[in-house]
Amino acid sequence: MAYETIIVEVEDHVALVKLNRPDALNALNAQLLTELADALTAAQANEKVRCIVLTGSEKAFAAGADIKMMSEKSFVDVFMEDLFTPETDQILRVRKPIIAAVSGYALGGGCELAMMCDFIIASDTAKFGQPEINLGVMAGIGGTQRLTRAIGKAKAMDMNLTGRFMGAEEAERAGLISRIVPVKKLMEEALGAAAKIAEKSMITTAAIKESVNRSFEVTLAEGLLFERRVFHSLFATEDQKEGMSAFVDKRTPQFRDR
Ligand code: CO8
Repeated sequence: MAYETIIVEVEDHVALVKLNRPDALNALNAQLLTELADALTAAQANEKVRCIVLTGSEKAFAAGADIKMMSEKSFVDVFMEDLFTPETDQILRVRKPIIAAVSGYALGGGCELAMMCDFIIASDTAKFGQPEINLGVMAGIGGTQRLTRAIGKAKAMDMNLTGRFMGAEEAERAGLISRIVPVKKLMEEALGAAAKIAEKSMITTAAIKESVNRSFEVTLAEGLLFERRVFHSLFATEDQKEGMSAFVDKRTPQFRDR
């Protein structure tokens, strides 16, 4: 598929996916989300790719869903087309780790898209927000759910009800992002983290992603049991034998995803 609203590069086991609608601050429309879901599915299928980085521009990761695209739609339109559900479901099915590298605005659907990734590395210029309330609507793809799980009720209510933006420092304090770096270092940091992940066994990266995400769906006891059983099952892999014997032999492990 030839893409018009995103740019994809694969280098050294990392797929870099860049949102590319500069005139609309990377606002998410149907075409962009379809292309993004397709590119991430292709990265999942590509044996060369071991980790994915999703980014935007220096000014905006994404300033939200495309307001111009949505402004004339009726309830029946968005309900019957199930706006954004097929694309986001497809994105969430990707089993390889996805890092969001966020600079500038990550608002509305942009903030929600970043939260669909496995973790967020942000530049010191990043601004997160759920300003849908200013448009007479509310968040629709995770801004009242994933954000609340990430930063707690008080700040999630504040963000969703006032529509205010949160800077990178507050976002890091609140637990929304994992690292802050100077804007010029953002891609180096995100690609460096991706390269580190790419060195690991893909069986373990997929198992960890599944297990952490499971914690949002089940009770602590069920989650702990799931975690322990997955841990036990990793002893059936060659990579467990390799990882542990490499430690004992004081050498670098050579994982083969088996
Ligand atoms: N949609 C469409 N176009 C946008 C959007 C957007 N979300 N954001 C910016 N643009 C466009 C502007 O219209 C402008 O285009 P033009 O030059 O043709 O007028 C261009 O991008 C540049 O924007 P600005 O001139 O406004 O740039 P500023 O630097 O002055 O301001 C802001 C930057 C503060 C980011 C400002 O653009 C802004 O407030 N944008 C809207 C932010 C917003 O409200 N986002 C939430 C959108 S709603 C949403 O995301 C719902 C998601 C849930 C969907 C669930 C479906 C089930």
